[in-house]
Amino acid sequence: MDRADQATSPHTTAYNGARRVLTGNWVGASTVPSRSLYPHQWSWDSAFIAVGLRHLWPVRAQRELETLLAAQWDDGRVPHIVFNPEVPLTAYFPSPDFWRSSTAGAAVGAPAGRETSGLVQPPVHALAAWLVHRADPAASARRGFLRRVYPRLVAWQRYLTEARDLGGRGLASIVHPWESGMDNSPCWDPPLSRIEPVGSDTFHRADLDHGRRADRPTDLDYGRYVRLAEHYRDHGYRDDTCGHPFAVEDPAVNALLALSEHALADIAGALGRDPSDHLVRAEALTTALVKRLWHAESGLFLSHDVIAGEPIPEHSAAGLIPLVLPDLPAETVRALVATVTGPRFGLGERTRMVPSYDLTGPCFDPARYWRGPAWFNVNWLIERGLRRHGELALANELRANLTRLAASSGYAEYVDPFSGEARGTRDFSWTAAVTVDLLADPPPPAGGELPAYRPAALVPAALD
Ligand code: 2M8
Repeated sequence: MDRADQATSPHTTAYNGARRVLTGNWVGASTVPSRSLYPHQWSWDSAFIAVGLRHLWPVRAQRELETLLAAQWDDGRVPHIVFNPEVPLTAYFPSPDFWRSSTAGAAVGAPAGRETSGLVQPPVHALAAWLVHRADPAASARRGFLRRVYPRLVAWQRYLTEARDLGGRGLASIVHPWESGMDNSPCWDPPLSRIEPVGSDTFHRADLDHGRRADRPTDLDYGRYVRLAEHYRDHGYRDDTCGHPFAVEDPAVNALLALSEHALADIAGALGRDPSDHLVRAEALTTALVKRLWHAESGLFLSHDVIAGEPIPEHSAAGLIPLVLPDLPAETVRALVATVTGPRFGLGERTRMVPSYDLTGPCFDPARYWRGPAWFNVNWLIERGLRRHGELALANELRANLTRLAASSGYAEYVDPFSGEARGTRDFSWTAAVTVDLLADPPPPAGGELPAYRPAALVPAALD
């Protein structure tokens, strides 16, 4: 493809549109997920955002992660939101005066100088840091990027594997649906049903000022989210003594934890350190995941309710995410590929991107938050997993659909998995970021599905 073709190709349009979103959502030292709905820094959003930024401005990508990690607590947790003090309290709920991290979390090492939430999100950060480094190793070395982030990433992973092994089964637990990143997934309905909601008249939902009610969680769910967050806060965000009323081992969180141990091994190697401890941990996590959460009958991984002591019988895209792991048993990979293309997720048949929840499940809703729509970060992970395990035709088809729908939906937060129609907010940062990543990093040709694409000519000079 020559330069003239590139100038008008859908790829170029998608790439430039994504770059425009990332430029517009950069706020000086990090990127907001959305200027309207999410006006602060979110943890796993920043990891995906950095993966896209690395192709455009490698140093900005490093800063995205460094800004987040600067808000890390002394116990190792990386908070799920880092609040921008210049944004009015009314812009997002729950706001800093709800979390009160600097006072309520002081005993477990919340930073004094900035306000954050007390929860966490899935650990994609070590993977992101490694990919960011690889995009420009010279800039990374010049700024000592890996050397500075490595100890923080290790402490973050240790927080999850130690303080959060609430079930004592070698897996990390989430203690709030927001920690999964898939907030409103039907997987949380059974454990949430035990939580007494606070009254909906006791808080104001800022999300409804920006989002359609039908696309967002219900007030009842919000009442339960608030109750759980208050409980954690009022117990000083202490995992050892707070008696978590909600504790779930989620397959996506644990797969990303294992994948990030692999990334830490790569980082350790690049720093001239011994990577073997990380490889041992990655293997142990993968083994525990397969042993504890694999559900052969369903053909995917299920979440485990630690308090009830039983699997949660809902099939969500979280159960497919372990595909990203390099050392899954071959029969597990085969079963996951059959599930993703089968009636529950329909990829290549009924759906254009993998839905967040089982098409045949009782709670499926193609519009409502994490209960059916397709999300771009989840599909980026699944694309990587399919490619890793040699499913190139499927991966290429998903990649092409993802980048096309990102642009046609206006970089929507999520889309209807059948039609690709936009849902949630628009100009959403991780949608733009994973689009840039997939377009900037073309796969080796497999069956000629994707034309070669070289966006380097469009990439502006690195910031420094
Ligand atoms: C959504 O979660 C926040 C709470 O953290 C919310 O609904 O207000 C989720 O989609 C989550 O995965 C994401 O990180 C966050 C910001 O994009 O929004």
